Amino acid sequence: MADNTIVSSGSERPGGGANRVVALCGPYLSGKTTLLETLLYATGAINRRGRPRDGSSTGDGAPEARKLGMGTELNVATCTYLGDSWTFLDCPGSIEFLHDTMSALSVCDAAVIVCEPVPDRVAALTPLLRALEARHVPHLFFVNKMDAAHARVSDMMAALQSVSERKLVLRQVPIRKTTADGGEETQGYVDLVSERAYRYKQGGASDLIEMPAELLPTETEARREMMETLAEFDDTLLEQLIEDVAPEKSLIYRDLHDEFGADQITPVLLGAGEHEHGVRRLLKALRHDTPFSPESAKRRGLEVNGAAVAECFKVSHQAHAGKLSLCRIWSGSVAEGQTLASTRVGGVMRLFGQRHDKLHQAAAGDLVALAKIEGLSAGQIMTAGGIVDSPDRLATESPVYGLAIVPKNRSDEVKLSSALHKIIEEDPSLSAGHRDDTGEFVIRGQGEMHLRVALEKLAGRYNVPVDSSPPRVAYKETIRKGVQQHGRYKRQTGGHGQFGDVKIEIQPLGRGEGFKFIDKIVGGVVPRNFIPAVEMGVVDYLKQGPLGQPVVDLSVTLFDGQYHTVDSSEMSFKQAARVAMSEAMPKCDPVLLEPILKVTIAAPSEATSRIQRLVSGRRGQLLGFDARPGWPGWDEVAALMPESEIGDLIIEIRSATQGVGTYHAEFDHLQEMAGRAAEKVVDEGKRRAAGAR
Ligand SMILES: Nc1nc2c(ncn2[C@@H]2O[C@H](COP(=O)(O)OP(=O)(O)OP(=O)(O)O)[C@@H](O)[C@H]2O)c(=O)[nH]1
Ligand SMILES: [Mg+2]
Repeated sequence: MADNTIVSSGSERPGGGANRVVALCGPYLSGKTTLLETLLYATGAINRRGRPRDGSSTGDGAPEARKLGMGTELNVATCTYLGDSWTFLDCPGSIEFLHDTMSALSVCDAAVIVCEPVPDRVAALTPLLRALEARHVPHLFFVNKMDAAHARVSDMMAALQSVSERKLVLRQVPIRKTTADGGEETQGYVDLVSERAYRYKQGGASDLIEMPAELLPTETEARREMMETLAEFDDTLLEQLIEDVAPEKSLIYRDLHDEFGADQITPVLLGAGEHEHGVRRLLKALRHDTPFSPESAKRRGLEVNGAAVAECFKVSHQAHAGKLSLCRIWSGSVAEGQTLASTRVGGVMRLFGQRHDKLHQAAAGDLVALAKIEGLSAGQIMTAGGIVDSPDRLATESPVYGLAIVPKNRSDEVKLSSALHKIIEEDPSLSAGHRDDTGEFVIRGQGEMHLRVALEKLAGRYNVPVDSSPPRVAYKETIRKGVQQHGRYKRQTGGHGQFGDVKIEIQPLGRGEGFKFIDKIVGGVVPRNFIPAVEMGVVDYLKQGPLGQPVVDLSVTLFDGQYHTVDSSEMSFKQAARVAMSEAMPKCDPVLLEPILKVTIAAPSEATSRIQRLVSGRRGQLLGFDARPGWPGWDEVAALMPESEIGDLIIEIRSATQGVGTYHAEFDHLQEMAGRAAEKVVDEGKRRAAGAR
């Protein structure tokens, strides 16, 4: 006997079985790609189950994902189940690739949060839950790997509830047996609505079995809890419970459907994707409860009136197909050759892992790739009238990790910039640019792995291998006392010579005041037209002071000088200024300045004290901590930290917070630096300067 039948609650089915989109999301390695494979197998879309870890699965087909053995980008696959069409978006779990997950959440009708049955690890779910709740995306938990579960389901439920703002509704209780080695094995489940018991079967639907008598008290209690939660949003059910009337199953199914669709409750299902356990049950719950695209469009505040509306949530650049805009069609239809926003749609494709199947047309509800629409990028909506930003277009995550990169082959500079443009268009949580203060080209992103994948793409897909190194810190230097200095530049080489002569006074300025050039020449002792050249000479010198760093916070006053009617030129005054500066500056008691950043670290409260120790251990000055707004159970720690200490800060924050902690930093001020650390910086600066000469 197959899985239990579900009473239909008459949910709206526009166009009869229009495509629905479900995101499979959840923490790193929770089993999403394996679950996708099993879903595709269970629906008959593939006839053999592959495994992500041996490179045979539908998802994780990207070369970087195969190489690194993890999800590095979205996997998309469409299949049909009991006459309905489904597109699954398998999201990468690593927090470093969260941007792709967020894009998937923009266009899905519902999300399945795949998590492991380990109560201690639920903190890892918080970033995802906050995003789902903020957008009111209907979501359910699929507690995966039940085959290897040690924790009790009640403990897992309590842990999940502690991180979820929505009320959880357990839909099943497990049937567990003690194994010969003293462990526990999950053999099946009891469905709490139908009150039927099932035994899991590998390779097919579960078998209906007798309800184990010993499970009855647990089942009754769990069912009562489920109904009490549902009754919080349904007065009819509440009255029946109060009057001790046994509610009709159809009423319970309807409440589950309506309350899930309205994002009032979060159902919890159990299973093991790798063993096909609970997977058909999951499909049936989705089939019954997932809203159709018109409801999702309404939730998002999108106006749909039957004319074509395509929302791009991700861009993908392919070697042969060129630019693909992955779009959800919210309304109307889109066909190859059709003109939308004054652009011809170059092709319509349905994605299945790495495969692209050409379609003539896509209809409302579908999720397809549209080819060669240059002007359309992620977070934009295209209609006949034009392209506009989505109402809830994603903000780009601020970077937490950077690397300075140089193409291995110097002549690849142009290729590098066009390849980076494409990679960043695919993943806007990456950025890259030239840093004026250090002269380096820096790529920034969400962590080591994120950048490693970007560099793999550069080398593998675009044939631009690069060398990378930690970015340099933008040290500066200043002076602690002033001097007056005479500088003369005089050359007599054949023809006419060169002559420039200046007297300058150098004075320290307050921190942050920068550089001031003051002209106090009277009586034309230095002719007007040569004064800008003096300033140029000074500015030129300041690019690298006696400690090897750019000089800031000082004034230079030109107060006297001499010239020669024939031999003086702009060039000779510029040189005279340089001579004066190089002689004067070492006498001005130069001192190194290091950039101090204001850092705000967000982390679950239980990690706050570890974060504080981490900050202190990295020469940070704690400014205090507070509750993180909108994130119950989280704190924000504010601190001032030297830039040199935060290059790899994210790695430690993550290891102290199950990977979910994050930070934001901005420049605050420059601070004098002395001692051994300063000497090291000065030596390095000098070595670099010698190398550059
Ligand atoms: N015991 C057990 N292990 C599983 C199950 N499903 C997946 N795994 C294992 O979990 C590991 C991760 O599986 P994936 O499917 O790649 O996980 P993922 O969530 O897609 O990983 P990322 O995309 O990198 O976050 C693999 O070693 C799987 O074999 C399951 O039901 N039971
Ligand atoms: Mg995966």
